[in-house]
Amino acid sequence: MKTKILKALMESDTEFVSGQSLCGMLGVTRQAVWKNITQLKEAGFEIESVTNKGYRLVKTPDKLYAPYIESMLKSECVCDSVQCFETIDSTNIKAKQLAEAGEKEGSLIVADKQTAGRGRRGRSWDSKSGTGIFMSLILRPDIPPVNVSGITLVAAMAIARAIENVCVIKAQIKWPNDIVLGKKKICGILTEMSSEMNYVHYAVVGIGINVNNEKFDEKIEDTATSIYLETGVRVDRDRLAAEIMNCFDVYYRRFIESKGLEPLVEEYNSMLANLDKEVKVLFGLAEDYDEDKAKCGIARGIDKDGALIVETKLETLHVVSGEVSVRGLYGYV
Ligand code: BTX
Repeated sequence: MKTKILKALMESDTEFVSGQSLCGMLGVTRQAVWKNITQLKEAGFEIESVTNKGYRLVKTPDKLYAPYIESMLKSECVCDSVQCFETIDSTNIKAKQLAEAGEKEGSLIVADKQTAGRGRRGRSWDSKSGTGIFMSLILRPDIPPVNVSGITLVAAMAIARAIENVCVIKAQIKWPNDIVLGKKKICGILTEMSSEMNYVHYAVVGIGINVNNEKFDEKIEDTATSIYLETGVRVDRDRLAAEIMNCFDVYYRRFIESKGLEPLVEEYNSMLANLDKEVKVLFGLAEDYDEDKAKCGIARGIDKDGALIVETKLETLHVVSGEVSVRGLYGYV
């Protein structure tokens, strides 16, 4: 009910919404509306209530709140329900537990803080409270398991587009799973799945975004940044989370309908930070790669399977994610 109340209050913008119209819309008593408004106030929403006029939303709190995120999801969005946690080990772990227990496609797990946020290959993801968005969406795609890695690219497009829509700044994708502003990383994506040979039980797409961080730990400060540090503007994290889901819905539907990335390749490449740049392909772990085997070339975008096309002097490589890391020749991007 809180989701619907917030939606109605936001739609009416600065106008009051009468208690009566809320009762009619929700099919509940005035007392039930009042009780939910009180709970929203307790959650930090500033709601003005005036006799004979009704309710008006004045200010939203700086906290991740499930009904608020839900109220901004478009109808029929693939993400259709949200659970928020103040502290969790990892939203990916939680999403996988829920998926194992039968949770439906479209459930989004969001946390303000992770105590064991994870990146690829067991790396950690810095997940301090009050600054970022850490969220994982449960999906049950009807696609072959080999195509699931494409969901990371779909999510990257959605994040870049949503940041542009909400923060009016152009973020770019660093293939395959990072979003960058300038030359630094603001977001990482970790897609995991449970499958049989030919059947995907579920996939979980985990997204960590640095939104309002003012600083970073020494070990990542050279490569990490936040939207706030790049723009000087604090962002409503719930709004950005909802917009990412709304954008994800558009790209994901096209991906599922065509059972692949083909219809998205052109737009993906237009968002690619590496496009037509010199890159170094590192085989093995980025921290522990074999310099003799590294190959340099020009990145020419992704192919229809999501592999990065790299033209070296001798050959054209189709670099598959998971096997390699790609760095700019002179830095991280
Ligand atoms: P990755 O393996 O590509 O990147 C991890 C590396 O990024 C780390 O080793 C570190 O160098 C750097 N790093 C760590 N934290 C940050 C940060 N906050 N900002 C910038 N750079 C950082 C990327 O893995 C995938 C990360 C996914 C995180 C989400 S959060 C929600 C979900 N739950 C979960 O446990 N993981 C995902």
